[in-house]
Amino acid sequence: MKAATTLVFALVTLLGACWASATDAASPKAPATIAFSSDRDGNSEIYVMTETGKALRRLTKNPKFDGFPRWSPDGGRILFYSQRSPNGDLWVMNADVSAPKNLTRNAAHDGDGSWSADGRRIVFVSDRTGDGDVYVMRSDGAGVTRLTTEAKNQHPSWSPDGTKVAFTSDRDDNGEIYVMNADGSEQTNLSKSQASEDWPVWSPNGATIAFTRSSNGKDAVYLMNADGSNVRRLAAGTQPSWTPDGRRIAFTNESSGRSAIYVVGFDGKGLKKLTRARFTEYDPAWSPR
Ligand SMILES: [Ca+2]
Ligand SMILES: [Ca+2]
Ligand SMILES: [Ca+2]
Repeated sequence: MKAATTLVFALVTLLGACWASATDAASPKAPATIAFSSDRDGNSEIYVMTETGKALRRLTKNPKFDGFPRWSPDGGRILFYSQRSPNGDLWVMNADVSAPKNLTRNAAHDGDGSWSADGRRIVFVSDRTGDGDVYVMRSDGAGVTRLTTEAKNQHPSWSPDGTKVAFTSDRDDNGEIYVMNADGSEQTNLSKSQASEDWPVWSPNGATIAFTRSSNGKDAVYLMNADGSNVRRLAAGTQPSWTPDGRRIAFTNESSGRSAIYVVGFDGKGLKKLTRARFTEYDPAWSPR
């Protein structure tokens, strides 16, 4: 009798597990188009929503700061910055919020992550050497290597072909967009301007870099060719993120007093506000698929 009960229990458990996984696989979830950060629940958390603001879901739930989400190239994981560990670290979680993991686990400040196109490596910024420097690690957090040594550097962005990393540096007094080979060699100033540049992001085809230029206290999103030529202004705002087809760019704009998320065409047309003004919402990351 006892053996039979155990067998029935095991069968029910097995069937339950099968049913649960079949349900997960089959449940029609709305596509999570945009990940972003918001204070709408009292402290900074990461959310996803569709482009029309539907299917809003909160991914993190922690009284400390969580923000700056970055989708893995296959859309299965999200890299983010959190202060749930005292000095700020880069974390990764599955897009369904499971398996959160602290990748950096260092007493210094660590943040500003960007995936390689194959999802196997991550460039990031750490203060562990004093100033902010760009480092690279495997996507499991191992194999950390320093790539920059000079001045303060931030916001690295890995090129889609994997060969280069764009980043911001203040080694020339004001912020400039630099590009280097993925091993840290040949660090070159692309922007060379008196204004302050920041937030470089490669277009999906690698031909263009979106970035922010600040002058007279005003931020605007600009585009330039990947060699630094053909600089043109796109819209007032900061923190650009390309759509997967490279035709539009989401960004943050603070002109209404609170930051909100907008999208605009690559040609500067079709400006649209995606979030409402009641909350501070920023740093959009468009899903790769
Ligand atoms: Ca939080
Ligand atoms: Ca840290
Ligand atoms: Ca500059």
